[in-house]
Amino acid sequence: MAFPDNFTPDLVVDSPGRINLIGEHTDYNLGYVLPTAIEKKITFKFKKNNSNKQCNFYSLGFNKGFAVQLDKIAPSAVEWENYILGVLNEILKRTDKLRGFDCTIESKLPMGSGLSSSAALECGLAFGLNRLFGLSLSNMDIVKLSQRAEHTYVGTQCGIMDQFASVMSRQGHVILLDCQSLEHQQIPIQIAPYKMIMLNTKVSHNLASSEYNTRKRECEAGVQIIKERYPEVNSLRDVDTAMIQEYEGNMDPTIYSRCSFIVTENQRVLEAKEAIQENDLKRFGELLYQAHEGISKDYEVSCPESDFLVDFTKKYEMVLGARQTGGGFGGCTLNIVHKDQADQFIKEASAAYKEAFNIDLEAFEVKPSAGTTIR
Ligand code: GAF
Repeated sequence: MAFPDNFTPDLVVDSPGRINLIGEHTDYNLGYVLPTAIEKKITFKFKKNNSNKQCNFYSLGFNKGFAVQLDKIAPSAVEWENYILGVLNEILKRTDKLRGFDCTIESKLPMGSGLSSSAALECGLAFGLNRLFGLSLSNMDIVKLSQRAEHTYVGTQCGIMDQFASVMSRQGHVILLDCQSLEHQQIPIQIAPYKMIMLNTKVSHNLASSEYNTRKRECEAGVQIIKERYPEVNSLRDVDTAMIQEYEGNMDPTIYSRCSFIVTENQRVLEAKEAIQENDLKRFGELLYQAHEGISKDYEVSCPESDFLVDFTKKYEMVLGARQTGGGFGGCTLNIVHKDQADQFIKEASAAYKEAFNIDLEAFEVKPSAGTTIR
């Protein structure tokens, strides 16, 4: 599809990726998460095209585009198009004010790296169209409709964390989000003299979507069992350590491991929030290591590449903690590394990873950044 060379946008929107400091797979279990947006982002340029229903999209990264009519929205066989089509479909359910537009998309967010390029794509589009056509959607509407788009058009039954972080983040803060009530607190975070270094494994095992939905079902199965004795339990959020321990040896071992990971992970999020508020980065780092252990052994959403990188950090005294971040099966690890050793650490991790997997590691620093913005 040809896109006009003289594209002068009416509106430019920056939509960031996110990291989750801790609290993995707790969102769809209605627990706690601690994410923030990062500087890496997707930029959208929008222009109304005076047609009633023709929408033209062009991805600068893929060098590919597609066109769609607003009265003919349906899922596509091309995966990335579904994030866009799903959002259009959700917006059309809520308003009849949408008209034709042209849109270019330029991503600086590595796909499949656990930094939630998908939420950035969904939320950036919804945010831009809201402004361009005066749709009167709140930020929370944008978060929810973007999550819904992923359920209906992409097929991942994701929680709300990624979309929430992409839209609601504030520079220099992490969000403590209660995924049940959706109440949240912006927590200022001071990482210096340490840095948050991401190591991108560059693997994204294609189990991710199917296993994600399986984990969700396993947690729901656990809730049904616990409910027989504790009828007040509606999600793993309502289960404490003593309760879950009663089921050790009295429940399918896989279901038990999944549930006990979620119960302890929720507690780690709350402890991590306190550690950050007290500037106790050592404690925060220990919690990251514990979280990774659970991700790998109990929830089984890690992979050899992520495990290798997390184990590798343990020989460095100036690394306080590390863990795989995001949905799992690859993507990035988050590492809390002293600034004086960051370059050396990256060099040695890259060499070791290359030798073990013959893959060139990608490393970059992240800083807590603002959510979706209009430029
Ligand atoms: C993915 C999902 F989209 C999130 O909702 C969350 O469950 C995460 O995996 C795991 O914590 O990013």
